[in-house]
Amino acid sequence: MSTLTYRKAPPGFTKEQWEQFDREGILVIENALTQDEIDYYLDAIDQLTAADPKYKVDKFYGPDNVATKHPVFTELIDHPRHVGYAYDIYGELLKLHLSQVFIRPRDSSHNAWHPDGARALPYGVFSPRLPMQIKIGYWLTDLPHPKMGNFVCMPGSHRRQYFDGYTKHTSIPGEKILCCQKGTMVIMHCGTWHRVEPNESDVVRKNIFLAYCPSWICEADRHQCEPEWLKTLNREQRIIMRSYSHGYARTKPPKDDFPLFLDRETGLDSDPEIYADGVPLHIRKRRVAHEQWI
Ligand SMILES: O=C(O)CCC(=O)C(=O)O
Repeated sequence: MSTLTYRKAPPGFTKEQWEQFDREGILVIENALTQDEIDYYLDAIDQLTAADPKYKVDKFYGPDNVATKHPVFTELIDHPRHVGYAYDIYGELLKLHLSQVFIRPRDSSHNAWHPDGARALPYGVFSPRLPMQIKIGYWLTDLPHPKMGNFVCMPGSHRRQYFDGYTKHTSIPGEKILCCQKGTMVIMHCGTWHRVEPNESDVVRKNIFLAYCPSWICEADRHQCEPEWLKTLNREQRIIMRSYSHGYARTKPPKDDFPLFLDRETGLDSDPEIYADGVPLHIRKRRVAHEQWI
């Protein structure tokens, strides 16, 4: 194998970050973006809205599959600022579940309490601890107070499949209203119950969401991507989009899609001393980071 063509997995959770994420279902990382990076993403959002006749300045705007719609969002598929966190959970079967831009002006629609993911039989029934989806949120506008269209969650609620506030907007004791500075990055276990505050301010909330999941969970905002667009991606981006024509490939991806990343510590494409020689890479289990902490 030539290791030259493969990248080491970018940094992900520290042990302390994992413990907080596991306990609360949410991790807030301030100053993740520089002002230049914030401007870069805001500029791309402006280009997206300018090109979309459906965009209305005073209405909620939430296009999905934005990774395929603008090169700046394409870069986010495997961005080293966050992809290592997702890789720490989903390892070699990492997939982009969805990519969204949200614009929330004053008095536009806002969400009631809900978890993300399956409803009638939630993922938590099968996976009481580990998320089957995680969401990365990038906040591009300062939201210093409540009632600014803030994201609100109930820390620790990722273990619960029932929640008193379900379908209501009401404030619930213990909730965390995310009052944050632009440039903040959030990593959320998608089983965490959340809602959105009304926006009673003149600040137009703008943010980007990217969700990741294992390749065998159905993608949320596409099934396949345009072949011509796929050719513009780097190898890791193409793999993470998992644009397979056969359903079972989501469970058993083709051998060329391995390794997605090399181990960030050892630089190896597999865990040493586990399998006998001759077991092909694409059917070897590899340890994911959280296995050392759980
Ligand atoms: O806009 C937000 O802060 C949260 C959106 C939301 O509830 C969701 O995407 O599930």
